[in-house]
Amino acid sequence: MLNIKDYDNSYENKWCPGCGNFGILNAMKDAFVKLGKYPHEILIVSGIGQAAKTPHFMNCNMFHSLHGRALPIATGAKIANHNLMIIVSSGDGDCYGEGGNHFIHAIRRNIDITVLVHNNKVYGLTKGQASPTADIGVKTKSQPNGVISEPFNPLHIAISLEAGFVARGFSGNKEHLSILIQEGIKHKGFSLIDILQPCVSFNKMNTFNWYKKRVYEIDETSHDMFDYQKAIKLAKEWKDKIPIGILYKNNRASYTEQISSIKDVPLILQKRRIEKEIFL
Ligand SMILES: Cc1ncc(C[n+]2csc(CCOP(=O)(O)OP(=O)(O)O)c2C)c(N)n1
Ligand code: SF4
Repeated sequence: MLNIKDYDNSYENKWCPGCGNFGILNAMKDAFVKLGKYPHEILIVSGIGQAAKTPHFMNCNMFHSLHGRALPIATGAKIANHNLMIIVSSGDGDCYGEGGNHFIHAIRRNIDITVLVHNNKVYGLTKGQASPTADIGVKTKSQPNGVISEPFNPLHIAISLEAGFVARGFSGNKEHLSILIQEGIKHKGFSLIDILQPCVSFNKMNTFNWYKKRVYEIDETSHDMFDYQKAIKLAKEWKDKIPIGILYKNNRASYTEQISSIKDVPLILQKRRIEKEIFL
């Protein structure tokens, strides 16, 4: 029977002890077991950064691409084989900064992939410069006098673009995060899970305790996930209380479902039809 150890490999892990990435890695494995997905059925695509190393530490198919380019690679893979379960593992810099344009267009097209953004509000791999989600006033190595630009609010932007599934998780709450990942994977269409992830080495403000005091689980019995306005309101909540859970959902048709030539039989299983005339 499928077991959490089936996703382990022997690759040496160099993340700092206590890094929030470990909680995300464990929640991913837990979610895959609970969904009954075998390693060969999974593809994890990543860009560059600490978060992007996640698939190195997991036994499944992986594609480690360029900085900010995980989404176009994942899009291509999904179009070639829509039976593959595709997860993108990205950092806030990688997905919302370098890959910001791809983020917008993958949502617009509603590619059926699950995007896990390890949001530590810094560039971890390059030693702590401010990322697009860094708050105003935060002092970093690259902003010694404090950040002056408005932070990028990924949830607000994704909901505004009518992303199919928009959620926020916390790497310190593995059980809850595993459920969000399972729900995101089950959703047919673009799923964003922005995950609050403490970087113990370079973000001395947004620590585990800082989040523990603030995060609260959205009450699913009273929150209508299909209510756009309520979702936007929740997405803007960020101070003494920070909501985690599914903020927004809709049932738009996904990209591959709308292409009649591939929606039933994946492209990789189709006979190649190269018309000679094209080359004449
Ligand atoms: C095109 C390009 N620009 C810049 C870099 C340098 N670089 C490598 S990792 C990184 C930041 C990654 O930060 P983030 O995506 O937030 O991930 P984290 O390391 O925090 O998980 C940068 C700027 C690069 N490798 N390629
Ligand atoms: S630098 Fe930060 S994000 Fe990178 S491994 Fe260390 S704690 Fe994690």
